[in-house]
Amino acid sequence: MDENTAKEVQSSASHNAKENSSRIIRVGTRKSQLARTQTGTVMNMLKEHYPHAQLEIVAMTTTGDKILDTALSKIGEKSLFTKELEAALEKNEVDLVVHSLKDLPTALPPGFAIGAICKREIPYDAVVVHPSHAGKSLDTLAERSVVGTSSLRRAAQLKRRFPHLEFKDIRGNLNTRLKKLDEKNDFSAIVLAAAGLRRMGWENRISQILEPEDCMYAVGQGALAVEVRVNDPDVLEMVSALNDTETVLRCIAERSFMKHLEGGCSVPVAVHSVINQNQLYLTGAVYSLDGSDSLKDTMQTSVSTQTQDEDCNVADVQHVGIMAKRIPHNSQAAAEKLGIDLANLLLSKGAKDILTVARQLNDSR
Ligand code: DPM
Repeated sequence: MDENTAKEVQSSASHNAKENSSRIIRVGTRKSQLARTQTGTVMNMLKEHYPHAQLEIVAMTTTGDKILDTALSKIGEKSLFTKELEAALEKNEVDLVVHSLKDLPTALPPGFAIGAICKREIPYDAVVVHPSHAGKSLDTLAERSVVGTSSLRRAAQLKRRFPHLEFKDIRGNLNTRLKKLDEKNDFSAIVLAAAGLRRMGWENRISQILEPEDCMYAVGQGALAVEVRVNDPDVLEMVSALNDTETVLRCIAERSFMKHLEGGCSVPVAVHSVINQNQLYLTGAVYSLDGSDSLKDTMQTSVSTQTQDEDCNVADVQHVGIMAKRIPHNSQAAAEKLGIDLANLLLSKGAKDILTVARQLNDSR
């Protein structure tokens, strides 16, 4: 951890003598309210599975938390929110780290893995309007109303779907953004992940949930991930209890699609996935920055969602950074292949050109 990285330790373990004899598990988190809430949720789930576990929070500030005035897509570094936390993980200062899956790059540095992905919450984006527009949706906002988002993915899809609106960058953590919306008159509405709003307790501010026809979500959106050291089998085993089979398979497919397209935060890539009767369906799309150009397709594969015993496990295989014990290995491989196949289909139709132009335009903004 660098010297600027403030650190605080707060014990949340109960202290009876018996429990003190077991290993203390230190849980790393970013300091933002959303990150702390998410970490708390995962710690509570761990305590449900392991009532005697001793868990301790270690909170840190990351580069992504410090740079509040630049759009994520302009900063260009993929591991913005994860680098400092991974450094602490590497030095054994923490044993696991909780992230929003969508902030984790599709390839993790060597030695790390996503040991668990918890059951996904609502993955869709939501519209929050300025109090003076209460009750309005994107359709009913006046011509040339300004909508805040710095996600290229959201802007591209929404420009296409709602051409009467204007889109402008808005940065900062969730608290900052809501403040910027409410206390000034710069924006008529902002678009945020519904899951984040819900976790912050601001569900009542949501005036519209965007359907996939309006705006497909980001890879991994709405799911929490637990990052661990590959060489720590005890923690890997412990967190694997949190894996949700459907979420894991959907997210492997989504991340594999993104990885194969060589997408990232700096290009407009969106997905939608669903599992129905052992079929995993993945829809993926790429957009030009203004949404005028796009490619979208859906493919499917069969998967099994039955959880497996320890023995049937191929223990240390990673699929796009995910090392999900207990989840059928064949299905994980099928999900990964689905993502690659869909990426290849879009690439064969010209996705590379769309993404290259989008990247160049964004770099020169
Ligand atoms: C990533 C994006 C954004 C976050 C890009 C995207 C939104 C950036 C912005 C990769 N990470 O979605 O196209 O609007 O300027 C982020 C949020 C959450 C995780 C907040 C949000 C919470 C929800 C979740 C930021 N990362 O998207 O409103 O767990 O998915």
